[in-house]
Amino acid sequence: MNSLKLSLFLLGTTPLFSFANNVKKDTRPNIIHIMTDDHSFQTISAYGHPISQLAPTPNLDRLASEGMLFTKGYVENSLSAPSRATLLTGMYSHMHGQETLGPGLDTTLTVFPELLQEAGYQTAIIGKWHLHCEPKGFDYYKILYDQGDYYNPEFKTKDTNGKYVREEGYATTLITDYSLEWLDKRDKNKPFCLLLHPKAPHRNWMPEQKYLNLYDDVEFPYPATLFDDYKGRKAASTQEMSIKNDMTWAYDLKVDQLKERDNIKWTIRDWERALGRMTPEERAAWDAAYKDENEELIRKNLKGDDLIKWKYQRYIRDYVRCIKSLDDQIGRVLDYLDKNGLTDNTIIVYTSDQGFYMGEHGWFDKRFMYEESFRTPLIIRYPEKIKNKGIKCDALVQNIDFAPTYLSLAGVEQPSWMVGRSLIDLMENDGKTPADWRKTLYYHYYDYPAIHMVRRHDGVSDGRYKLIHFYGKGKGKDTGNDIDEWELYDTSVDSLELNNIYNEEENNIVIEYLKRELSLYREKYKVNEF
Ligand code: SGN
Ligand code: CA
Repeated sequence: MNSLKLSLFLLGTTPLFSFANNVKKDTRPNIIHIMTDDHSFQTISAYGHPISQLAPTPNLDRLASEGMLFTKGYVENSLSAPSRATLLTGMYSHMHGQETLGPGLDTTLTVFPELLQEAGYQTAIIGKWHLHCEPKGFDYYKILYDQGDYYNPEFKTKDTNGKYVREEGYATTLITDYSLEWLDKRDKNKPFCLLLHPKAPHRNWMPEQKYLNLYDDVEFPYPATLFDDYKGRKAASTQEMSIKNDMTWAYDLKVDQLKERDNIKWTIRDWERALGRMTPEERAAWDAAYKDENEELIRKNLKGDDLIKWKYQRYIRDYVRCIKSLDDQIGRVLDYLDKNGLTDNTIIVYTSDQGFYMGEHGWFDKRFMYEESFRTPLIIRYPEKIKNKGIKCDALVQNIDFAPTYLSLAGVEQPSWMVGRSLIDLMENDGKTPADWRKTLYYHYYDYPAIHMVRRHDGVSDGRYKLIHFYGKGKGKDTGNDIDEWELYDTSVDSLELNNIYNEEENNIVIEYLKRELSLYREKYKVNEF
């Protein structure tokens, strides 16, 4: 890294060094970036969605009440590996090259933790990495194998000779344990940056032992679009991520008794592998927890909408059980910061690598530019800059903004290749949107053909109107079905995004404006495919 690109300067009134006890202590802020995997804003009670009111998240709510809740936090490509590469580089997917789940991070790129290291920070990543290469820019890492497992997962560190080693415990808890251990061991005279990346609540939503029966008696509300017919939306009609057709009996729904009905064979293999990771005691408790409900389902022989509703309840219950464990662990991190006098000088960011469908449009998974997966949860607590606690910020922010934010906190100049903007301006401004803030967001999804078969698309949103262009050659089951379809939504009157109004003449002015914006993004950032 060219050291000319780095310029350290004193931050506001915060002294860079203090000399208590004759030890030179660097007092720049610490950074904790908690990024979960597939966490929907619908399941954080601070956001107020009906599901979350029945399965509250008190610790995340505490974070929001002591910090700032972003209501318009988005990703630029709703998928894990691209989102993680964007976090690290501050670039759009086509710029860092990690457009899909493969092929792995381009290791010639400079990632923000390297710049922090050069500026005197200690850095660590613990949990999901998913970029198919050795982590770079971290003094310490302890990463999960690929997507990772919920029960007794395997981790790799610099000391395990390239091998992944099985650990005893539940992934969500272990990842917090390792994070707090690293914080204990760190050099207390230097600021730190910790990326704490849980596996949860990624598919296949396996709850912790103590929560296997949590919410058994709760009936979660059904989304208005659970039985969506996809009228006027071609790409939505050809996906393979529906609760009705694509959830497997064993792997997803935990009805081991019906696994012979699953025709995607790898899911049976993965299901048996996941169960096989458990200790005999864990396995016995697991089987006991699901037994009665599974037998009742088989006895009732549900069909049609009733069966979809049953699947929905099973899915949501398992998902929010995983969230309960996550929320507990957030509480542990907050308590640790309090006990160690770190609360005031640490920025703690809670987000997810993307949002997730909780049955909206009949779906699980993500990928589409529709709201539930385009948007991602974002809560920031930073007492130094967020003075008006518990406020909301409605500015359009995106995961390209994290790297610039963290660099600016460390007093490192933002490199020219980063396309985002530091969120500090919003924090200092009580969440109000400055006049020169971005007016639109660019989004681009590439991973097709691939699991869930979501067609490629890019688009722009101004927070109200959303213009999406689905494009590309049909492959696999879509062979011959090339697509070149435009969709437009006015989310102020159609928050469910059911009415594609692209073909209504009265919207021509809006369409013209958004197409111009889209062209500007494609030209300015040299997007070659669309
Ligand atoms: C796995 C999941 C998919 C999921 C992708 C991407 N199947 O392939 O359902 O869409 O990961 O998820 S699983 O059977 O292996 O769970 S991401 O979070 O990594 O983007
Ligand atoms: Ca994810």
